[in-house]
Amino acid sequence: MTRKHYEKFAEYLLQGKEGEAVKLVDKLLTEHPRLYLFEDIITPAMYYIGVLWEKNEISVADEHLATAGCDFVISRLDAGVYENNFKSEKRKKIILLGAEEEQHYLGLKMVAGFYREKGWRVRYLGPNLPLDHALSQIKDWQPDVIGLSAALSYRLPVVKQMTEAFSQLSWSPGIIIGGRIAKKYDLSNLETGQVRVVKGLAELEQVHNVWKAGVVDETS
Ligand code: B12
Repeated sequence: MTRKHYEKFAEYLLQGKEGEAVKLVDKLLTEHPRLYLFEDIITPAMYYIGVLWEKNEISVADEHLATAGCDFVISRLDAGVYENNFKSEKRKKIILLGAEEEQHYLGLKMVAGFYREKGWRVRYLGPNLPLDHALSQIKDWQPDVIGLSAALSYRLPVVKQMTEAFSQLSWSPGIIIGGRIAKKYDLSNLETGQVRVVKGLAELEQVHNVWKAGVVDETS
């Protein structure tokens, strides 16, 4: 049943039928939380599109079309979860960025939506951020947590380098590493008391619940 939904969603994206994709998402939203849409529909649909692309069953242009449609659907899902729904300046802060040269960002964008919904203040810096630029923004805003995303195995050295640099920040922010790289490879050697490797949004929900204990009220 679920498999059919994500395949159907992928089909709509590949056919450029954004309206149909939106209708399907809206229908599913009446029965499921946003997290389900992110984790069990959109993500597997994009992975499925990756498989079709790898097998040459779709073209690069098809895959770009699907990516653009998917980006639109995620933005639409985010609409309504505005920062100013939550007034307190005491809210926790997270900065999200993609490792230098990394172009895959849809997952990171979902993480931004995830935290906005939780009432956090979010700075989503998108993909491909060089370390020095990331550091100047981070030092300026002093987030409680930094989220780093990467997809490709050859990003491992830069992920390690960025994680080490973030670990040395004076106020010891939490650091979460995610993305395809975290799902496919064992990054446990990067984990410390400060650094967590998170394989997906369901796991992020668990990590979040643990961190939430003892933390200021996020929504007041
Ligand atoms: C769309 C896409 C692209 C788009 C990306 C556009 C964009 N805006 O993101 C474009 C066209 C740019 C692209 C380019 C490339 N791609 Co590409 N791409 C894909 C595709 C089809 C989907 C990616 C995606 O959006 N997935 C859906 C998201 C939601 O999944 P996700 O990122 O894993 O996120 C989830 C979790 O990981 C988590 N998460 C993500 N980030 C974070 C961060 C934190 C902090 C946390 C907690 C969690 C978290 O949240 C999400 C929900 O659980 C994948 C297929 C796949 N299997 O992923 C190939 C894929 C990743 N790409 C691939 C390749 C080869 C490339 C290129 C090298 C192709 C080329 N020759 O140019 C380039 C590299 C570009 C670069 N410099 O980075 C390969 C990688 C294979 C490999 N061996 O590593 C794949 C697997 C396709 C394939 N089957 O061959 N790609």
